[in-house]
Amino acid sequence: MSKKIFSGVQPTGNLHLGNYLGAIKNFVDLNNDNQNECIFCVVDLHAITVKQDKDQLKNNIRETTATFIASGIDSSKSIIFNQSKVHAHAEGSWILSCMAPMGWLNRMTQFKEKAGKDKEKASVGLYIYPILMASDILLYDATHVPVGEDQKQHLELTRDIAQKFNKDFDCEDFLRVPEPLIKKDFSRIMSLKDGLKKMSKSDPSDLSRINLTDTKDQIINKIKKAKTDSFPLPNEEHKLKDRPEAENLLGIYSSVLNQTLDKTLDEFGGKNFSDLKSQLAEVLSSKISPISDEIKKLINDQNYLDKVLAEGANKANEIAGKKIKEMKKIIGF
Ligand code: AQP
Repeated sequence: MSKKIFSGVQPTGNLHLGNYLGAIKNFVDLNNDNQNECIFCVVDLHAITVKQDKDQLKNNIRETTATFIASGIDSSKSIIFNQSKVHAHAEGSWILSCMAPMGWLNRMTQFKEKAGKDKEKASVGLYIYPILMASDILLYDATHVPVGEDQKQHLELTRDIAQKFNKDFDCEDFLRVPEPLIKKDFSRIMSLKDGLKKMSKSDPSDLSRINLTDTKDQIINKIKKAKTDSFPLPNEEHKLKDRPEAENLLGIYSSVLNQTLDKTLDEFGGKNFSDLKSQLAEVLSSKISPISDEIKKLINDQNYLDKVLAEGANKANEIAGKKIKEMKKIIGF
């Protein structure tokens, strides 16, 4: 069955292995299936929900675009654009904000995590972030949304908002209710410094993540320093309970090689972390280094990246512009 795919990545710098294994790798597979129509968005409106440096933001928009292309997304097959170039996203977000109850937003755990203890100081944008995400997806009639496990709750909210809009305005099926595409295994990559914390761009420790621009030496060094426990590796999955660091490193190894956790456990059961670490550093650098080299090459070709984004924005504007026009007519404008 052909799928309409929409997903986005924030241009907030430090794109990492979690973004790659949880989302971008999936984008590439979907892009390679000729039956799919794919739209990949550099979600710069989402990025400004927390303070950004303006020059850095500009660079990060290009770097995220370069990462999409370097990872294998073909801009002649898939639409690649940045969100702020398509007005309908913000307009749709306002309309949907006016029908989404606050109670639904109050349940969003990511806001609670990101706002932390000082939630009075968090921006209103950060609070309504999931509504902008709903607008992004619904404007394109996306059937499937590939995301990491951390975005599952936001996607459920998108589905609820679509259903409420259709019901409130008696326009059955106008907003398409999308399906999440979340990988069954290894959909949440954890920090190299703490197996209970998500690998994240904003972690102050660079040693907590493998950046997609890291060199081979940096990858080897980070894996060498990754947190472990003091037991040999197990040979059965249930023995990974309460061993988050072992589970994470074995999961990363399996995901990069596209193999099952069982196969990885067969390979390393009874061995020490040092055996796993040296093999993992090897497979990671052979996977990440070519992407990293390509990002660095593309980053120097700003005209090319800007052209990809401009062409993508034209195509996206055509689709989203039409949908927002219909949406406004439905609500009585
Ligand atoms: N650790 C992760 N494991 C699996 N998937 C992940 N994603 C992010 N972190 C992990 C997925 O990557 C896609 C793009 O994410 P994003 O840049 O839009 O936002 P994010 O989830 O806020 O990314 P970070 O790295 O966690 O940033 P900060 O530090 O700002 O919180 C999404 O599909 C996401 O699921």
